[in-house]
Amino acid sequence: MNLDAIDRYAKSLIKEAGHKIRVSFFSHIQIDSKSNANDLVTNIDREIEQFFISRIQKDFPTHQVFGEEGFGDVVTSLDGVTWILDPIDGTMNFVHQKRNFAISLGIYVDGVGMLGYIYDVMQDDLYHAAKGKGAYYNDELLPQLEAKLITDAIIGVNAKWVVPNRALNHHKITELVLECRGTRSYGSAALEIAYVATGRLDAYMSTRLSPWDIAGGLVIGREVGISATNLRGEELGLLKQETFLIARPELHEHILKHYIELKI
Ligand code: 2AM
Ligand code: CA
Repeated sequence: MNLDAIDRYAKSLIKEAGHKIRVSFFSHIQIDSKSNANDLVTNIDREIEQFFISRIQKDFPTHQVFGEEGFGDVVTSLDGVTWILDPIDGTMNFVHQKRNFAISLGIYVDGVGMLGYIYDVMQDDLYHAAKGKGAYYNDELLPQLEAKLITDAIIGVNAKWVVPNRALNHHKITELVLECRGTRSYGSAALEIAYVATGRLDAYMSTRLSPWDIAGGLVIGREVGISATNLRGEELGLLKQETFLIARPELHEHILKHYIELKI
């Protein structure tokens, strides 16, 4: 298998899709909700996923492909080559802000992440990696991440976890927020993972992420020595929803041990 050729193909597909999304702002965007009133999806999410899937199925008929909007294969095993796609990660930002959303794509071979991409569509910034070849922010090679103390760290957290919630002991998250240097919340899991990989954030967590939110970012993060598990400290699967913590080495263990008390 020629992974270099697949890499070039994937990058050009992502850029073409990004262009389609930017152009979509000149047309009417149909907004619907999914699991709840705040879980948004648009015709553009669906059209972009269909664009990727039809191209991949035509040019790589033996590969599996699945994405958030459900137009791809029903994947029950990661044997062979699997493309895992979120056509728009951060749909709420896409709808409300027209920025701060990304295309997220991971390409896995027999369950191993080989190629990863996070494309910040409005900034035209591509975060990408190939396993064993380093991670890049556009053409810039990203350095290995070093450990950092919690008191020097900026943490990506959602404000909804510092109030009573069903997933986490919010008193512990309050301690984390008070202890760290600062907090940020961008509303796109893929971009937040890219920010941890580039050192702009030192950790990011979520109580509910799907494979397409993290598949690309994990390949990128692993190239810079990132630690990523679910909130129980277990290895992440890519066939179901998971809780999620990604951080610099050592800081990851520190956060898990001192600030995470799961109720689910
Ligand atoms: P999405 O925009 O592709 O749905 C928002 O904090 C982040 O969490 C986004 O990256 C969003 O991805 C992701 N997310 C994943 N599953 C979600 C869910 N069920 N409800 C809300 N956000 C979800
Ligand atoms: Ca999405």
